[in-house]
Amino acid sequence: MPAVEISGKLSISPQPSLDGIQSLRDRGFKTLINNRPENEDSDQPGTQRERQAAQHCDLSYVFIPVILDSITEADVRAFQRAIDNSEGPVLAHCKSGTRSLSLYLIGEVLDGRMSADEVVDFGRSRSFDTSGAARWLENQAARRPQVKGFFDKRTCSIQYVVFDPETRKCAIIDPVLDFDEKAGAIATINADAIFAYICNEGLTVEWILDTHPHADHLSAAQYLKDKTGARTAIGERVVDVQKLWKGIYNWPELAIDGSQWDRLFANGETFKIGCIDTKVLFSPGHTPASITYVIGDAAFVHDTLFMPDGGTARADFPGGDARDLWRSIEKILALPDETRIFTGHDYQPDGREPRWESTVADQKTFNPHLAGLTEEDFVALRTKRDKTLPMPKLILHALQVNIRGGRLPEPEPNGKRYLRFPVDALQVAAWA
Ligand SMILES: N[C@@H](CCC(=O)N[C@@H](CS)C(=O)NCC(=O)O)C(=O)O
Ligand SMILES: [Fe+2]
Repeated sequence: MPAVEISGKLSISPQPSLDGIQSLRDRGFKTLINNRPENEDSDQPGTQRERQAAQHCDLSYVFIPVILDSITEADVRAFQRAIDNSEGPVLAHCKSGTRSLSLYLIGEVLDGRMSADEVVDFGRSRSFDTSGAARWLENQAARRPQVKGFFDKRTCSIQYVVFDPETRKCAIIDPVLDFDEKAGAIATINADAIFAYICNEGLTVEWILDTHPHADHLSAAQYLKDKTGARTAIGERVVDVQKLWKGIYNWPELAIDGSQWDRLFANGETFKIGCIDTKVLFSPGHTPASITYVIGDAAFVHDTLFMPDGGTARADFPGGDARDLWRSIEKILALPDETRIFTGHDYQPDGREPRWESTVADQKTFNPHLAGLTEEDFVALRTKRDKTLPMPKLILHALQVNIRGGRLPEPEPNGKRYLRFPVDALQVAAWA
């Protein structure tokens, strides 16, 4: 199979056969990147068989499936990471090689090593039509707001910095405070990376926004407020969640009026990030307090929709409701088809690299929890699936911090902070 050398470390090719993959090591390659989604063609070997063939001859294998029209920056960065992390030459393929080359070229332009004007000629000189990559770069430059996602590997959460390119004012959404439950240790690796990005980009933080009180990780809202002085906010129904968990933790001193945040948003409330209009949509179901932030053409939908291949969020936490979730999703899908959808988690189906950006149109077409389903179908599917899911490992650690806006418990007289756990409160342990 012909491989075209693109840079010192990267070559691209059309779809290789399984025998072709077996010969790659002899040809000096160390890593194989597959950029084809599953089931594109009936004669494609498929990720699993490719992975096996690659592993058989000691090649690293990375799965970054993309469709030309819906490449995201996360794909580009994953592609760059796979090349950087490889010790030797890398072969990337899709069906023809065009998508692999497009990912490379977009990365080169984003990082300032190539100008957007050179993209089409670069492709043509190697017999590829890379006008799709040029179009992607044009669209990207025209986008408002600009969005940077930060993936946290431990919890599969995505944290965002959303900024108005004109005023360089920004909001941070759903920042994670690192917590290792085995050591009881706290760290601020994620939040510090966000802060460093903000400083490097010269952004001013106006808001630290949470979409809901998270059950799987601690919020870094308070840490980042202390660092930036920005205001914190969440949906006003957080008071219902506080009330619920006040009972579960048997915690008389807990204030349940939302006073732990600078602002509580009502449904439909609007505000600005820089000059960009932002609207709050209540989107309960995963939790009763969940909200979506619609910022310009971008909707931060937290745990309602995941990427289309990841389905939807669970609805079985205290106060959760599958029917509410369906109705919230309907409201989100009533946004214009081209609305960018940014999800709160990505659990990397089929071991693919993390992704977090889709569109309303992608969701309607490709999300198997939605396409062709009625409300009743969804409620049945969601309820059945939720019965199989163990509680998040940090649910009891996280809620007591997150219903206080990301504040750790106050130190005791010895200067140490202690978390508190109810016994048998949730009654849904997975013993098997
Ligand atoms: N294994 C994870 C599970 C986290 C989890 O339950 N995530 C929620 C969002 S907070 C969800 O909707 N999960 C859907 C799923 O796992 O299918 C953990 O222990 O933290
Ligand atoms: Fe969640």
